[in-house]
Amino acid sequence: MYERNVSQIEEIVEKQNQWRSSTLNLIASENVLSNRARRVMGSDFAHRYAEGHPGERYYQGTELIDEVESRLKKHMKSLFHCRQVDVRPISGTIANDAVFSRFIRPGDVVMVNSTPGGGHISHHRAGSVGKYTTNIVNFPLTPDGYHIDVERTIELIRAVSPKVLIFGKSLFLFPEPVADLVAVCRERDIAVLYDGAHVLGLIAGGCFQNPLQEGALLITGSVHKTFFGSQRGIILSNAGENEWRKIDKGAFPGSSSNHHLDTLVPLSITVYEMMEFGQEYARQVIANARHLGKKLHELGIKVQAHEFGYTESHQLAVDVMEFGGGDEVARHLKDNNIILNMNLLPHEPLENVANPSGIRLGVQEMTRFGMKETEMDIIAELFKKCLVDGKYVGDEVKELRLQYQQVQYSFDQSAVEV
Ligand code: DSN
Repeated sequence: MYERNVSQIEEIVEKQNQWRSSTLNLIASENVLSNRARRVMGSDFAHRYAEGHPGERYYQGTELIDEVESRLKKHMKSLFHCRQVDVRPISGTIANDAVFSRFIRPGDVVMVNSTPGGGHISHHRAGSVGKYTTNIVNFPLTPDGYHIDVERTIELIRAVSPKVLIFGKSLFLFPEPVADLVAVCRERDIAVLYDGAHVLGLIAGGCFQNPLQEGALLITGSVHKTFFGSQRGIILSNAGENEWRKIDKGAFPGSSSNHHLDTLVPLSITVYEMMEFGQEYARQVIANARHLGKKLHELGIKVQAHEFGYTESHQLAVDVMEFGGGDEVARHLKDNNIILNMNLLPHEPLENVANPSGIRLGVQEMTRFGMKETEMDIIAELFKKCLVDGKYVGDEVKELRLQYQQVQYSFDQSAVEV
């Protein structure tokens, strides 16, 4: 079926570039690199190995790699105001696994967000946590389904004695009650971990909770969602030297050998962009998400958590059962050049996973292309026209998107060398 033909692969890449630059990309876990970050990919770094730490490698010829990695670590520590960082995990899930492998032993009870409650696959039985224990219990939620119920969680902690709590999730609208639960965790020597993959850029911009300041032992995350870098993972912590030594072995040799140096270099540019523009970007992302939620709600679309202002992050959750469910709606929107994903909503049974009631929207990528509240109004009208009025909006979507092609919150437009 597939002939051996190099130019066909090149054509596919070109088609992807064209297509996705003419669609509204609302997948909550994606973002784009600036041109300057992108331009340093595909260098000689892409061919090399660098196991271990800068200055303590198992290979020769890594001096310049060491320089990039050391700078990146220094700047990440200062951006997140923390003492420890590991930039080597090659994805958020690998960062999770690197940490979980160090903290979870067979039989340990681990408390996580359920899948319908937004929990990430790596927190569950089929994912990373399930490799180490099967005793996984879910945080009790408040009736709205988008917040952890603190009182019931304290009761549950007393009843089941977890070893580890994993905050953070993939459907992530509101901050987690880290500050409310650290005291009870300290009393019982429970490790408090926080998966900040989705909200890392918002934390960096100072516009979301800072879990380390609230008392979490560490944050894991990916650096390519609201943190608009190359596809990699990260571990951040304020652990002391002894505890950090234990965590440090998780990424290497625990879960990977080399750490994909081609994506290391652009990240070391992204961190400068975050330091310079992170706060402005994070503010606009959250303002856009809340504005879009309000407008969709006014147009009769069932945006969740409206009693809480819809969201405090980059995401929105929408119940689309009346339009055929999450799977059908996500496919239909894709045919109209709007790209997002179906999502289980809280309190929905896991069996609904193939056609859940909801969809998840994230505005972080379109914000990076410069969209603001005015464009959110247009996007809400396009949703209504497509879903409620049953009209084709693909051409209008394309026309809108083609006006927003320049990556903002970057040094791309800078007249001077930065
Ligand atoms: N599954 C991704 C998400 O979309 O949230 C994270 O790995």
